[in-house]
Amino acid sequence: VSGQTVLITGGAGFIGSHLADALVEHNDVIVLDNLSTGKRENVPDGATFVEGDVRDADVVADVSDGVDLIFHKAAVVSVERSIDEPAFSHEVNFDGTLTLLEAARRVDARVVFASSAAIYGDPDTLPITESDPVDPQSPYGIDKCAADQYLRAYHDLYGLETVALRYFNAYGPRQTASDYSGVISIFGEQARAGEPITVNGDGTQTRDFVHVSDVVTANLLAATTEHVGTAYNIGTGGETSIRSLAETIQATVGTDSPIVHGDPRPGDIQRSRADITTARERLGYEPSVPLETGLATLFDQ
Ligand code: UD2
Repeated sequence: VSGQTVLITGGAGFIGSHLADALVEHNDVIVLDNLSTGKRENVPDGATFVEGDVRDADVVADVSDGVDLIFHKAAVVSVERSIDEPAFSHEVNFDGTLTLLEAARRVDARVVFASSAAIYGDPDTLPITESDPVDPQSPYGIDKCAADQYLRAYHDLYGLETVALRYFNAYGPRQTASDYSGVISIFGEQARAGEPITVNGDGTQTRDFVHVSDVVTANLLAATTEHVGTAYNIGTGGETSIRSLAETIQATVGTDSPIVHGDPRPGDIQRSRADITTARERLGYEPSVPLETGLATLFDQ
């Protein structure tokens, strides 16, 4: 991707800011972020930063003016938070996406959207392919599912170039540790502080953890692919239990933190693993960071 005017919503956040880093040298990059979880210092020099909210149609229309390509990454990313605050998460994750799609339609910009494996719920079979039934279990999953299908509809109805990337569990630098952030950043923070590593339930639940650099690569491929109007699983094809993740992080950090088990999380998905054949064949996507390497880079002392 080069020589384009690119809007990144959520561009001060975890995935969006890494994407901004990758694009800023050869493109005009505009970052829209309300800094609710994103950080101003994540936005690279050379990008235009606009503090604003994807729920604000006027701001979204303003920043979309003259844009060729939109990466829509602004979201309430926590499944748990969506269960605590369903109406708020719906406004951001669903209404915000529809507002963005309307702006994209006016300027005819391609949209690459952060969809999610959460739309599949608890699948009957693994690995999960894009044509498997959707069965979201949380407000988060329901909104991502509806938004993902709106992208396809905007392609089919209005000819907009849209691509939905169904991320599995992304991790890496700049994923902040708060109650509502991803498990790897939470476990890492606990391990480094010498506090108990808190596994929800028995820890047999699994996830397909994908490094943010591979997620960025997938976004760049989606920006130029001819195969639009569709969705792609973005994971690694691997599966790691939360208990073994806790043990690996404990060993990598070299901490005395014990691993403790609490109640299972309501709405938690039991198993998740991506079939990435479609992304491989149609996007040329190939994950390159094994989990052990990604964790070692993050946590090795
Ligand atoms: C993650 C993403 C979500 C979505 C989805 C796709 C985050 C915060 N969420 O949801 O946006 O894209 O993946 O698959 O990035 N856990 C513990 N202890 C803790 C925290 C979590 O055991 O202190 C468990 C949790 O119960 C779950 C697993 O770790 O079984 C992963 O939880 P998560 O919140 O990191 O991610 P998930 O899969 O709900």
